[in-house]
Amino acid sequence: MELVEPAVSSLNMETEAMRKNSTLICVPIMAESIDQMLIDMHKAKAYGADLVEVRLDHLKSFNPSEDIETLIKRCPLPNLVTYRPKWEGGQYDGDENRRLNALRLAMELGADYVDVELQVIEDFKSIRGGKPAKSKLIVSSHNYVNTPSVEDLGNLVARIQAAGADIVKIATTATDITDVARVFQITVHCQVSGVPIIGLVMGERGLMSRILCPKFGGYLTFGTLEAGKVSAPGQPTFKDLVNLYNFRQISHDTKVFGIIGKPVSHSKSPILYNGSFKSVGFNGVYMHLLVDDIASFLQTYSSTDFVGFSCTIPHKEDALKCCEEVDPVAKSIGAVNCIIRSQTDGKIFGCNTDYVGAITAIEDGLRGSCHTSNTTGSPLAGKLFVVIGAGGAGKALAYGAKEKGARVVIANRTYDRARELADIVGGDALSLADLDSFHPEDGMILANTTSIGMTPKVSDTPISKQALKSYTLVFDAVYTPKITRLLREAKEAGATIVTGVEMFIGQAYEQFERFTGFPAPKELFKKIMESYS
Ligand code: NAP
Ligand code: DHK
Repeated sequence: MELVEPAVSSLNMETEAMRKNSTLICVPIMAESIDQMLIDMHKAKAYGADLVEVRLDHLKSFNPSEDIETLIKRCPLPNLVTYRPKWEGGQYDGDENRRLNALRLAMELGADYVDVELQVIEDFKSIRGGKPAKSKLIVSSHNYVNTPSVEDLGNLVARIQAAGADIVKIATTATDITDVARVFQITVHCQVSGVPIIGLVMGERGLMSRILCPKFGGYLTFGTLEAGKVSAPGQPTFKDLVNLYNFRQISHDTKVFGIIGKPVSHSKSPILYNGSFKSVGFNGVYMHLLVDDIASFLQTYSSTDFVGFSCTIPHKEDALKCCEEVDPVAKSIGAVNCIIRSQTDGKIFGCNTDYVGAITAIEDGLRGSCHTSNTTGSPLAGKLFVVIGAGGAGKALAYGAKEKGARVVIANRTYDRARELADIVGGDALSLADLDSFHPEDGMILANTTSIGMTPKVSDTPISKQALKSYTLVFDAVYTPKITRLLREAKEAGATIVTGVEMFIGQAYEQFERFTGFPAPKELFKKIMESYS
């Protein structure tokens, strides 16, 4: 089958000069046939991959003596040959001698790298004999349960080195995001000692290890051809590594930012900030951070390299308690959605940008509608402002509406929290269950600050369409999707709607400026969100 070299994409038009690190991006090739493997290799090359990992264990059937030579000789990139057994997380469950002999053959046929599991390295070496080979030997260890202590990781590195590895490979599993710090520590130690290491942490909580490995001296990271088609849990796509995280520009002094939340993968903040960092030439990277305990996260990643974090569900209230200094408005709201670590004394400052983002968007919505007179003050003054929710965003909206002279009512699933917040802002409270029948007047304003209707539960809504007729403007803090069922039905009921995207853009202005010291590129923010909404 003659393969036509695809047109070289812009992805690999970059020159070495544009790269600020030597960490390689390896694309795992997991096709079930030789022909498809060759097609995928060429796709990886067109993307700009540095090398491919040929996962022989994914082939449905193959003849080692013929097919390994074909794969190696016709591979358009440097290749790493792996034949992962089931007992180490792969697909192969055949004869072990056959497997090791296939790897021996790959080495003799000139594979650039061959990956052999530490557990069988002595068997492999006795099959290989002492024949010289150009291949670099990667000796690997995979832990699909947890991430050992630094001491145990250090001992593992030593065992792998003693086994004759040219490159050490350790893949562990994060049960908490703080596990990644131990692999960073080992990676730095190996780099300082001149020992090439691939140190990666599997699972969503290990994403940081795959993006930041250039910062700590990792030898390579894996990037997939397609989202979700991974050879190990948590692998990002090649395109996200290069285009979203600006991987080639990450260096040891790159500053680290992220969105702290649980869940967090829905957040569009990485898209917004990484694109904007790049536009102003700021040396920072921003990523999703699946955090279980925000205090332990901040204590673990306490270096001044870990500069700034946005906070979302369910950490905004706990975030405030972690800050050594809190903006007075955030203190009044009782929630922090932006954390900054001082580059001089490492102290943590917290503020709340949600309320400005939301209230400004709602005021603009009212001014743009026919439901308000052209007063010089806020169009919110005197309006009955119903906030659904009493969490971080709910507190911000309640505080902001009160500041603008509105009469605030809090409706919440947990009534006590509604009552507590209503008392703080001098308003009234009701249970969410009573919201449908709440209709003291017309022309009210409704603001949803719960996660009801957020992807993936897009058919959910906090209030009936019939009840929406009492509202002149409806805002939804949820921004994935942009038009929630609530907003769709509110518009059908004749209300002006304001989306969470407008709040999201507005709340990011101040964060960007605090993260970078640069003015927020507001038009770019809008353009980025247009293409993702
Ligand atoms: P949070 O602090 O965890 O508060 C969540 C609130 O939602 C609580 O009042 C909770 O009620 C309520 N809630 C959650 N699930 C519910 C359910 N199934 N039924 C009824 N009520 C429910 O979260 P947050 O940080 O305020 O964020 C809330 C939402 O706003 C999220 O979707 C977030 O993405 C969005 N948000 C968007 C922006 C933006 O820029 N567009 C900014 C901030 C927040 P209980 O008190 O009864 O638990
Ligand atoms: C959502 C929020 O709740 C904001 O307060 C954060 C985050 C950003 C998000 O990225 O989804 O600042």
